[in-house]
Amino acid sequence: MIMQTTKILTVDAEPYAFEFSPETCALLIIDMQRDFLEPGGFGEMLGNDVSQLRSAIEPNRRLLETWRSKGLQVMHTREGHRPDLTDLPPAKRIRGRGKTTIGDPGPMGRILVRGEAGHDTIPELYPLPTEPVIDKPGKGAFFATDLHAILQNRGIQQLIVTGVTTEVCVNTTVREANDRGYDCLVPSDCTGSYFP
Ligand code: C5J
Repeated sequence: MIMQTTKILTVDAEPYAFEFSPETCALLIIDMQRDFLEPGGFGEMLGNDVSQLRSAIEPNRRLLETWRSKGLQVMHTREGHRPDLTDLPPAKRIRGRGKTTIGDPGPMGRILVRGEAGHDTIPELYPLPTEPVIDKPGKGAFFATDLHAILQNRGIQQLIVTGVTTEVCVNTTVREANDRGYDCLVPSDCTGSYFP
């Protein structure tokens, strides 16, 4: 149930305050997946300390709880590939230059492959059945997905973008969103990076 209100809220932000109308502003949570936040997944395979991302969980949980309690719109994304890897560009497959790569078996199933345990959202932020989950093969959430259509169909004009990682999928998605006319806010405590 979408809250019926014309209220405009303001958040102190840089480079200027973010003014938004809650009913046309969706919370878009990027790639809070076990493969990025838990040991044994894609993040660790690339040589990263996955504990660096975990400080973003609790702020996301609180924001998600607030958004849900007001009946506002929430969407989640997951980065990953088809089990047959036909949507995995060869350059991405070898990018980490590690022994194991996307599609190889790991402790949470095949790395970054849809349907595997590691590909799924962490339990703390698990999507409700009513919240769209966008499965994306790339870094940006608009590339090769139906996210734009879903946002348009739901009348969304602004986005609060959170998740991981700050400088990769969050950054890419915000730029893609800006190019499509969405006004975005990134709450810094709700994002995380392997490179603080
Ligand atoms: C990366 C992401 N870093 N979700 N993905 O490969 O930022």
